Amino acid sequence: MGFIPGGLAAGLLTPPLVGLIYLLDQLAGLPFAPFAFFDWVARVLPGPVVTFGIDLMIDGLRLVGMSVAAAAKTAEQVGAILMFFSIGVVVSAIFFTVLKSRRVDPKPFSGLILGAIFGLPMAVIGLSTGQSSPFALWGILFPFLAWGIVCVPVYHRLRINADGLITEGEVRWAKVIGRRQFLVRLGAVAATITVLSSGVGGVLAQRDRRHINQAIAGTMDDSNMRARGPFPNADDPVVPALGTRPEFTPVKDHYKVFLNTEPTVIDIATWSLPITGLVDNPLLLTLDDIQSNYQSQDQYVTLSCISGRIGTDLISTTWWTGVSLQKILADVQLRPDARYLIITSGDGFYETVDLDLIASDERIMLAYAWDGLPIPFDHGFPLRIWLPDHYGMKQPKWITGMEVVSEYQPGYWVERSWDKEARVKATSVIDTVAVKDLVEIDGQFLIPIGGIAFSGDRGISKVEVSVDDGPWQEARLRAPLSETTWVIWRYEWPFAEGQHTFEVRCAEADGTPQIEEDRGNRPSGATGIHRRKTKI
Ligand SMILES: Nc1nc2c(c(=O)[nH]1)N[C@H]1C(S)=C(S)[C@@H](COP(=O)(O)O)O[C@H]1N2
Ligand SMILES: [Mo]
Repeated sequence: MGFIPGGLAAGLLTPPLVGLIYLLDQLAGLPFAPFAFFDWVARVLPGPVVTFGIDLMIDGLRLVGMSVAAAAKTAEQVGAILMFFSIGVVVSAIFFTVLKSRRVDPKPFSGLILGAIFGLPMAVIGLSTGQSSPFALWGILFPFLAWGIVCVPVYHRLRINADGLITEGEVRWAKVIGRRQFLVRLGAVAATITVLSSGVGGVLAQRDRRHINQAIAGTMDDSNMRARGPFPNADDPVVPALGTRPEFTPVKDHYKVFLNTEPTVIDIATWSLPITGLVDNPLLLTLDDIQSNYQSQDQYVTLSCISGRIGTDLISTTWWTGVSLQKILADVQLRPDARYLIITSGDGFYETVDLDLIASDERIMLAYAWDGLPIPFDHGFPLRIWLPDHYGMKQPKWITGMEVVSEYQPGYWVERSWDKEARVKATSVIDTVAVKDLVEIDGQFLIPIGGIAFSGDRGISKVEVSVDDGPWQEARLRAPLSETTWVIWRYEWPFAEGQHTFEVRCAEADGTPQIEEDRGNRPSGATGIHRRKTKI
């Protein structure tokens, strides 16, 4: 049997391999193979399979009561490393089984082959994400080859008793203990290498992040820094019920969604934005051109992800600054047959925007600041588009290029069967039943209930709450930060002890009611009533 000792050898040696690859990633900027491979798989798998995987993960997180917005990326990263680990174990187990069945005694040279079988595809995928120097190829391959070479003696050592070569009782005991000791020692060495290399890698990563953030901070100075001023609704008498999510999301808490396992870092020293295609005057704009040569505009914006479920936390609000796309397109001089704008991103994402839509809405902007500061690198530095009334999937971050075309082309998620328009569906959420905030008015105890309602740029005219299937009661609405943000609502419920079910629904400004039918998030964004059960 070569399967078990082969798999076990790799099981012990793959964690230090991951640590080493991570260290090389941080030292030499080489791709981190476990993530690069995972991202590649997510890209080549058919859309429904990927969506199924994402759904499974989101449902899993929700089942154990974790915040999807906070935990999804970590879960993905853990998944990527587990996947890489499993591949290492399986490849090694099969490799040694095959050698065994052909009666080949594994030599160090065989280890090189094993390392190449695991490492070459990883290197090719890793290199396809950008780097192309021959040094990079060897840099990625090297730890895999080392891993393969070390697998061979470990395999030999682990195999001795597994094959039952020794039958005599006393000796067998000695060997068993010997093997156990060997396992413990090798395990200790492997663990040490893993911890050390990932620890040093982690420190380097932190330093790297500081440098990135410094470079980003340097793209705005006092002359173009924006001051938000007091919130426009600061003196609204409707105060959010205790436990309602913050009306203005601190940027560090803004939800994040992106394709890859890690956010894309764009080097501003080499970045510029080409606008090409069906234009008479193609442009190549630097960030400074965009900030200095065009008039800026600001907007309070709620952004929401189409894959959120009813009661989603993939929705946040901040203050965006940028330049109207109308102004920039005026400078490139569109040709008569220009119909669409294809936007490409540093992470391989792309989307298509109808030029008629841009022409009809001067709010559509190329944004470079959030809450007065450059957009953080995980939210799309240096530039992202904002399209009012549409879900996030239509709005590329990390923009690297724009091409004007005459033919429609589906965007990244549209190709993966999500809605082509992706207009925000009206939704309302109960954030809190604020039992602790009980108030007494005229001898009647009232419990504030509160949350948000959002319908893109279409406004909210009414929010209603129903308790235990009772009549719908109108909540009070706080003035929103802008016509493109969510609305905070509040309802004072006459207190009654026991187990209760609370429901909420809203209507858009023109009276259109929120769709109450539960339709799930795919393909056009979740509809349905948000419910909350609470024992009081
Ligand atoms: N380049 C790029 N842009 C992107 C995405 C992406 O993966 N890559 N994801 C989109 C999706 S699905 C959403 S919901 C929003 C999320 O933006 P945020 O992470 O800043 O909240 O970005 C959009 N723009
Ligand atoms: Mo999204």
